[in-house]
Amino acid sequence: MSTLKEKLYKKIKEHRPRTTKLIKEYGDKVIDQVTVSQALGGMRGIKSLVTDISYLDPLEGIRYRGYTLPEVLEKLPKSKGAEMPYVEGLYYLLLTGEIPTQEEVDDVIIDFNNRRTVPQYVKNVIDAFPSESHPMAILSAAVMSLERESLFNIKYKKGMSKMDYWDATYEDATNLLAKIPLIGAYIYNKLYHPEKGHRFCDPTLDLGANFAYMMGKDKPYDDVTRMYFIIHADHESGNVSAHTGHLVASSLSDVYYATSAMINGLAGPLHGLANQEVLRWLQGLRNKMGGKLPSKEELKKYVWDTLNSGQVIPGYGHAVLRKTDPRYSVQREFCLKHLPEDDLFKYVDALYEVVPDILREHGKAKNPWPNVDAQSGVVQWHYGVTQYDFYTVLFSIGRSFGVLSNIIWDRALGYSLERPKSVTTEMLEKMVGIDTENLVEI
Ligand code: HAX
Repeated sequence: MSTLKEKLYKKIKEHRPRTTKLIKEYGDKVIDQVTVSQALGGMRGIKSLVTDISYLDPLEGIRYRGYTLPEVLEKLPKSKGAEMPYVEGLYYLLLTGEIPTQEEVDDVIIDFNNRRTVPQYVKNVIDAFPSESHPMAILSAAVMSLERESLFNIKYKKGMSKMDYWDATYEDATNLLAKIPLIGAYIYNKLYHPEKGHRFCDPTLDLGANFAYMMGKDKPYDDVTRMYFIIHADHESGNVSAHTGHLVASSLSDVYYATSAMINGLAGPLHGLANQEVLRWLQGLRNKMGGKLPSKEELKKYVWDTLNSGQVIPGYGHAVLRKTDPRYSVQREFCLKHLPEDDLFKYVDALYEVVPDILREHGKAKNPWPNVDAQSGVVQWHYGVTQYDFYTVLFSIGRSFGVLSNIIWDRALGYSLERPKSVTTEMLEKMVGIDTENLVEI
């Protein structure tokens, strides 16, 4: 057993009695109530999911295992000369709650490197897609095609004990996490640089550096990759991608089905695709301005025109956050250090000066502040990844680390099949005492 897996098993055995006690002795205790607007409004804020891997405070932002993002970036081990930590170290932290030593990260890096091969049939699936296909559709199908590799399925058919579900899930999850960056880079090269051909991985490099190498990018793109995957990894369990992964896995579908579904959820413009939308919107502004930096008045007009045409301002607002997203701030710091003179970065910074006030005046969005997606495309664009359709693939690779860590723990703690209850509109009306005879049409 690898040291990570051993440590994880120890943590699982320690944790199991806590969950058992809560269910057995406190199962009937009320922890929340549901209002009509929550039932009709996407279940906002209902406390009905449990995870120890991350927690999202509306004012402070995300913490992974109790650590803020700046703490995670500071404390996790880094390779010599690198500014951002190993992604493999993040996996260790998410699974065990402990900051690994350099030696412990080295073990995970070796384990990941041993699992890195992408079978030819996956490449054939990717190659079979027409080049106009969206890279998220290709990624989802590529992950799905790997499903035949699931150890969980093989063992389940042979009659695996519930207590061992986590083990086979850990193997599947780690296999998929080692392969998914390679799949992403393969999709990128196939769609946007077919003339260069496919790059094979470099076994001497960690996940972040190898991804940069396979994308054909020089330093500091290795650090951009590490930062990107780490900050996108998890955002507690209720967001569409994390929740979809958890929901699908709750039926004991294997991690390939669950991750493909998670990717499909992330592909919506209100969620992960917002990073692509931000770039599309910024390019629209830049074209309008003929490349020059807009004045404050011109910026305000562009924002109001977007709102008045019934569209949302991409990269702003959040279902839970009520403050500037720390994932935005981490990337802003990186931009200030590495690309302060970048045109698009200046646009993003100038927008920060005007959008929150406009959204407040507009009066709809509960959170007028920027989220992660307002900054992330700009960093990629600067380092030559200008094909913004691809940005959500990068998000998906990062998000897989959180979703899969959660699924391993779901299986370890025996979390149930998810099955909330629905009611009809008529039942709701009766519950609140509406007289449906006298409604006026609108
Ligand atoms: N621009 C204009 N209107 C906005 C807005 C924005 N950025 N954010 C919210 N609103 C509007 C909503 O559309 C809603 O309008 P209606 O009452 O007409 O339906 C109203 O304000 C109330 O919404 P809310 O309660 O503040 O926000 P929600 O929880 O419903 O939605 C969203 C959260 C992130 C979907 C929303 O803020 C939005 O559409 N933002 C723009 C898209 C975006 O950046 N998405 C990425 C979010 C981060 C993420 O998940 N990344 O993956």
